[in-house]
Amino acid sequence: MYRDLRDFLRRLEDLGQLLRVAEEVDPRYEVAAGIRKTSDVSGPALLFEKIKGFPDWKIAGGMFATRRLVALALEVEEKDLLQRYLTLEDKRLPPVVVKDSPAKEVIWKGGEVDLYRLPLVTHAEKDAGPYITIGIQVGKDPRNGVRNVSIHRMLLLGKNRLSLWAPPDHHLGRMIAIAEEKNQGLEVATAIGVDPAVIVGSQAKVPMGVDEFEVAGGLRGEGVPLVRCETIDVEVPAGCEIIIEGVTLPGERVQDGPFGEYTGCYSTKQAPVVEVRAITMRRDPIYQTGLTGFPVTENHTLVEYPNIALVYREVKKIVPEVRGICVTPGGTFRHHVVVSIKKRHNEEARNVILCLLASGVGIKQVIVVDEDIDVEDPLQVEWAVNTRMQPDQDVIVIPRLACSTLDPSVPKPRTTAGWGIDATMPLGDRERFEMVRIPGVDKVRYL
Ligand SMILES: Cc1cc2nc3c(=O)[nH]c(=O)nc-3n(C[C@H](O)[C@H](O)[C@H](O)COP(=O)(O)O)c2cc1C
Ligand SMILES: [Mn+2]
Repeated sequence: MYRDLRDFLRRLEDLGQLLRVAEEVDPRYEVAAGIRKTSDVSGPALLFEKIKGFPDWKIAGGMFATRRLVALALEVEEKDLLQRYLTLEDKRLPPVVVKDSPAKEVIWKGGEVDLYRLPLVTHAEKDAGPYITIGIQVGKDPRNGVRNVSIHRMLLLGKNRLSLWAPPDHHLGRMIAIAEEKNQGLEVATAIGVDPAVIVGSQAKVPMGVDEFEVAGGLRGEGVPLVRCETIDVEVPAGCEIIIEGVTLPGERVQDGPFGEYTGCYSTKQAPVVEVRAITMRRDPIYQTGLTGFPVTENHTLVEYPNIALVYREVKKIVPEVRGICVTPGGTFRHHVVVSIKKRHNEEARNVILCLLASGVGIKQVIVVDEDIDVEDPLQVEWAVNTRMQPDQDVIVIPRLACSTLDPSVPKPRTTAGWGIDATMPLGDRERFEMVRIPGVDKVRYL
């Protein structure tokens, strides 16, 4: 279990999974360029120690650039990620409120608040400006006070103003809408630089009404210590680096974008606005940024297992013998799912396709293969599609489904068509489809 971000950084450094960058970097593009490169070469995580214009700050980036880093964040073996994640996601340990927090060493309130003194990072070429990309947003449902924990991009708008792109198909966005129905703002805290289990836990696909801090507690094996904010009735991880306390302005919207999103394309939205009431932080704070953009970035690796877990739970309801699940990199770890099953009824794959397309999380393409196909190997999957599938019989297309997506090809916001390919062999007639194998390949020693 990691106490905080610093604890995680120490562990990564011990394992050779952290690189300290001593040369000066500009928060405009140069930090993101480093994270882009480390994401493309499979790590390590980066700690930038000299930031142009911000001599007192360090920036951590690419903390989840690879699956290996996500596994280290959860302290599990990479090969056990699915099984361990499934068990831990169900565990649920409530957070504990504590009195003290190093993130209260410096307190700016009211007129002292100045977001320009934080080294916010500009990532992609055409981004509208500096964005907070991996802050943990905490808000409470105005109806019952239940907490929600998630991550939403925030564009720097002024000394005490940020956008908050939380659409109503996400829980925080829904809470903002519920508050606005009474012409009220929603108190939202943003904690930056938190223990990595909290970041992974924030991505769990749990229903509204479940406090993701409880999921994070299960993931880390102990309840997350929380501390109260100074000016709003919200709690955040006590071990964090920086806390931004704010309230949304009811009914107010601002252009948020362009921003280089997880789809690999730019997105421009109308987003709610947060007025910042206080900023508190450590005396020697580490700012954390996360890269989003063309896959693979940490915005992809962080959703991989939460999404696989959701798919696994759904498919299990129909086909008990699920063998493998891959949310593909080209599908941005969200829109294309490959599932292998041991089917016992000829049409089972069709039910799998329909149930995943109906799940509402943005799955657009489903390929179902037999248990002998390695879902992580695109060659084998394409081979199955081309030798076990006839398009006129085995493709299902469903028009107009509600979904959560930034896919630029959709005809209307949050609406997509979906399609599925049943690339499984028919039962009882499998000889024709058998994969040719040569005996003894594993015994060849001269290669
Ligand atoms: C690095 C990163 C950035 C994200 N940015 C956004 C964002 O700007 N807007 C958004 O709605 N979701 C964003 N997400 C996804 C949500 O945080 C995620 O779907 C979360 O589970 C939503 O929580 P909820 O289920 O409580 O609504 C981001 C995820 C990651 C990992
Ligand atoms: Mn939620």
